[in-house]
Amino acid sequence: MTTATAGPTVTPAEQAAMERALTLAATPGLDLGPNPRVGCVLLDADGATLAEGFHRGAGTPHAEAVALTNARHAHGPAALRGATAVVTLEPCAHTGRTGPCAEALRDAGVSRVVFAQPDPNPQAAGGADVLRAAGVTVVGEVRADAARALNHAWSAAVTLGRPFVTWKVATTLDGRSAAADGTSRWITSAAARRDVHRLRAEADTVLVGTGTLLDDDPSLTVRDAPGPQPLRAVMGLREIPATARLAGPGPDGAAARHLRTRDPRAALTRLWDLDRRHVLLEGGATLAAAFLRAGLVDEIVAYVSPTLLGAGTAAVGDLGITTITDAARFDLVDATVVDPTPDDLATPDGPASGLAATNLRLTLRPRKE
Ligand code: AOF
Ligand code: ZN
Repeated sequence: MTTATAGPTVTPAEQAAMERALTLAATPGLDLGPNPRVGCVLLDADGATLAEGFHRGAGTPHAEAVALTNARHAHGPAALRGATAVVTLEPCAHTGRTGPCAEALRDAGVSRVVFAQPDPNPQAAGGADVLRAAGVTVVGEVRADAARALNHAWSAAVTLGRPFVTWKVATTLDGRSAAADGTSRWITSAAARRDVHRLRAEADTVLVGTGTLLDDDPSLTVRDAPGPQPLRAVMGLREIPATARLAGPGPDGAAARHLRTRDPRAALTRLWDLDRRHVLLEGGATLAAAFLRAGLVDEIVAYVSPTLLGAGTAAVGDLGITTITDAARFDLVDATVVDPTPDDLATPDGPASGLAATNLRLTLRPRKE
């Protein structure tokens, strides 16, 4: 979808370059650490591509720096005089792990910068002003929504100063996550559970409470996705038994981290200090309730199975709500039918028949009053 926000101020070549920069930014399998996805394309005065670049993760050069280096190698430094930089994030103005991109672009002789998302990171913002002060023409907010979508968790996290929190919940139609006898294995379908691996791969941290660890003994690994494994974290005051799956090394050799606190805010501060920006809460009901009560759930992804239990464990613990006007309310941003594959349908009936069911995935955000 092309947006009207591009307006008449950008050329067709710049619009095409922005699409390319967005694609570069979305390169799968990157180990970004606490940094955003960023892509950059450099154009000459005729709109021809000089070079491209994208950011590979914290500690490596920014997208603009990569593109500048590539352009110098391919065409020599003089080719950058009067060039246009098209970049998915406002060029940074700060010296962090690397130098300020706004100054690098200016010093290279770039005369025009087209960017998508203004930098929400207060430490790095201000590059557009630096460039304008140097006489560079700057056009911002071109495909800004697409760039924001690419970094939605990161953008919220740097604005909030804490990791973005997604609560993943798998429930029956009556909002239960386990039967009365504690069994919970086949509530959602095989396809829904594969989708959870994709969710985990998008987050940089998967967090459970010690209760879920003791009840379910989860491994919290990611299957079939490129890129780094998320940090596996356990929160709560109870000890992790040495026999628990999370006590052993994960697929990347790293052990799970035990956050010895029951305070969600303290846990998020610890995770922020560990360079974490997107936490996937995976259980259980008590942990979810603690985060919800603290107003620290930014997004819910609910997998709903067409099943009734009528009794059993509620998917979320007590929120302290006793009257309807106090209900926690959310806006639905996406509803997707998760269908079984032919392989799933070939699964024999029996206790696991729910594996082949059609489930629903709901994505919700807290309603802002
Ligand atoms: C990136 N990659 O391509 C651009 C970024 O710690 P540093 O020095 O890597 O700086 C990270 C910040 O720089 C980041 O939060 C963002 O605000 C800004 N721009 N960052 O990681 C890039 N252009
Ligand atoms: Zn930069």
